[in-house]
Amino acid sequence: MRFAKKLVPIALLSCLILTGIPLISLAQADPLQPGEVAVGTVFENLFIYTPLQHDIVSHVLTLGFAAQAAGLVYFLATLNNVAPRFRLSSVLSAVVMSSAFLELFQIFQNWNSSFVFSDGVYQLGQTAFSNGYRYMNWSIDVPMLLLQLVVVLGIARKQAVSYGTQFIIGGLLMIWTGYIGQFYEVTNLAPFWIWGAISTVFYVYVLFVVGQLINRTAGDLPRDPDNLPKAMRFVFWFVLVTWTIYPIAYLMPVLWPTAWGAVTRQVLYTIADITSKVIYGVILSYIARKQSQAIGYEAAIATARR
Ligand code: RET
Repeated sequence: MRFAKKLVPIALLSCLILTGIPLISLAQADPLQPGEVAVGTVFENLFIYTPLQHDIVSHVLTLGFAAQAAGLVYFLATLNNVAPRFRLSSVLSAVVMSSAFLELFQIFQNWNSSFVFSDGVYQLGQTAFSNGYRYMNWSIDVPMLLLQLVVVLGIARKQAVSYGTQFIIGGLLMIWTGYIGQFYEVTNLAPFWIWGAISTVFYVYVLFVVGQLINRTAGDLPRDPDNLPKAMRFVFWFVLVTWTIYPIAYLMPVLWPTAWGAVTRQVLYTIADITSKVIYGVILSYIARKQSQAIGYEAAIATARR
C-alpha cells in the first residue's frame, strides 16, 4: 500500500515530463505570417461555420450566462428563507453564479470576436477561440459546489473538514489534469488520452466521496413530510449525470470531429453549466429550506404551502 502511494506521484511526474515536451514545442511554433490563420490547439478553430451553426453557438452561450445571472438573483433573494446554519449553501451558489456569469460572458465574446463573416460563412479571424477559460472557472466552482453538500447535510465540524479537503483536492486535480490534456485535443492524441484518463481517476474518486457522504448522512435528514433522504440520494444521481456531460464534451474532438460536433460541444457545455450549477443550487436550497422548516425556523415555515 505504501509502495502504491509512492507510485502515484511518480506516475504523475512521468506523465508531466512526457507530455510537457510536445507542449513546449507547441509554444515554440513558428510565428504567424501576414494573412495566415491562427489554428492553434483548439478543436473549434479547425472549422468554417455556416451562419446557422455560428448563431446557434452564440445564442446558446447567451442562455448560459443569462441563466447564471437569473440564478444569482434567485439565491440572493431567497437567502433569508433558510436557517442561518444552512445559509452558506445559498451564498456558495451565489459565488458560483457570479464567477460562471463572468466566464460564460467572456466565452461568448471570445466566440463572436474569433470568427468573422466573409463569403457567406464564418471563419477564424485574428484571435483564437479557447475553452481553457472554462477550466479556470471550474477551479472556483467545483470546490464550491461540493462544499455546498457539506453545508446542507449539516455534518459535524471534524467530518466537514475531512470531506471538504477531499473534495477540494480531488476536484482541483481532476480539473487541472484535464486542463493539460485539452491542449492536445487536435495536435497529439496520446497525451490527450493519458491526461483525460488521469483526470477520470480523480473524477471517480470525487464521485465516490460524494456517494459515501450522502450514503452515511442522508438517513439523518427528516423523513416527514418531504422525504429529504430520498431527495438527497437523488442529488447524487443528478451530480453523476450532469457532471458526466463535461468529459463527453472533452471527447468531442474524437467522437464527432466536424463543425456540427463543435457546435454540439458548446451546447453540451451549456446544458451541463445550467444543470450542474443553477438547477443543482435550486435543489439544494429546497432541501435547506425544508430542513429549516423541520427545525422550526420561522421564515422558512412562513414560505410553506398550506
Ligand atoms: C475533464 C477532463 C476529461 C476527464 C474528466 C473531466 C471532468 C470534468 C468535470 C467537470 C465538472 C465541472 C463542473 C463545473 C461546474 O461549475 C476535466 C473534462 C472526467 C466532471 C461541475
